[in-house]
Amino acid sequence: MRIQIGARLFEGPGPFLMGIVNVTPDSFSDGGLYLDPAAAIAQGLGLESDGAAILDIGGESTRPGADPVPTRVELDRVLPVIEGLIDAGARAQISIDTSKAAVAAAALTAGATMVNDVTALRGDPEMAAVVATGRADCCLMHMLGEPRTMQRDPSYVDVTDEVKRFLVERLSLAVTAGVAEERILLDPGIGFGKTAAHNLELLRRLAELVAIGRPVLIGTSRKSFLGHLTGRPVDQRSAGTIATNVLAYERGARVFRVHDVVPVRDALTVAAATVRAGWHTTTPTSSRISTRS
Ligand code: PMM
Repeated sequence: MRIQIGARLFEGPGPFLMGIVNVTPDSFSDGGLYLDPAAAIAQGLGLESDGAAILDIGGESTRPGADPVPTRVELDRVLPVIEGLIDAGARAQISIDTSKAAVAAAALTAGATMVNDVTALRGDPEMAAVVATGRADCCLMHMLGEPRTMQRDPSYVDVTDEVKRFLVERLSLAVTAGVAEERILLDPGIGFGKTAAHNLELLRRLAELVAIGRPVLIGTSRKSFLGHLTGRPVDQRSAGTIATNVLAYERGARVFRVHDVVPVRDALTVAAATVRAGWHTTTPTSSRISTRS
């Protein structure tokens, strides 16, 4: 039997790790590695045993310049992986990274319980209803423009104020559309229509987004601003990923979307122990959440 956990996921203090499984040929850091369903399922199970509480399954790349993929292609990529993870007894919450309502609906039917929509329910007029009726958890992310063009000279007067206003507005619209507020996470969308300076400013002032009152999810893993700062190629950005996630945790983020769970989990375990002395000794990150039985 599957237990719908909804808001229960966020009752604990966190941090919670969301492990990334991109079933795409062209994602910026792991494109092509997990196109074969068996490889993607093995990757998901590995991330779960590393301590991921959530597995984020995506079938369409959102890297800058990426073209949209047809619904059928996206479905054919993600459904066998979600079904395979469920069949294999995955206990982690399964999130579908999509902006298409049809893909979200099929993923929820297959056993996913979260919709991670980088368009914050703007990409498909049916999406809010699918999330609401599916009683799914939902991540609303800020993006300026769309993946094909978003990195062409993005500009803001005050990036944090604008992202905050957007997230407050999308949160309110989602609730009006019937999505339970306690199921909603917010994400500033690091790298989505933002320069390196914008990303750093958002991380520095993250507490202002946490103050909205919903759990904040952050996704910095291997992103290009870390390469700009360190000069490292995409496969050598682990230290930068850790630094940003620890800082984000300290500023109040609670869910961390990453490719490599182990190093970030260890760093956040230490950070959390420092911030909240005591909790980590009795409740390890990897076993705190049981979503299925
Ligand atoms: N980043 C990517 C894809 N999906 N979803 C959320 N909520 N937040 C993110 O920062 C985010 C995302 C791009 O990274 P990938 O190509 O490595 O998956």
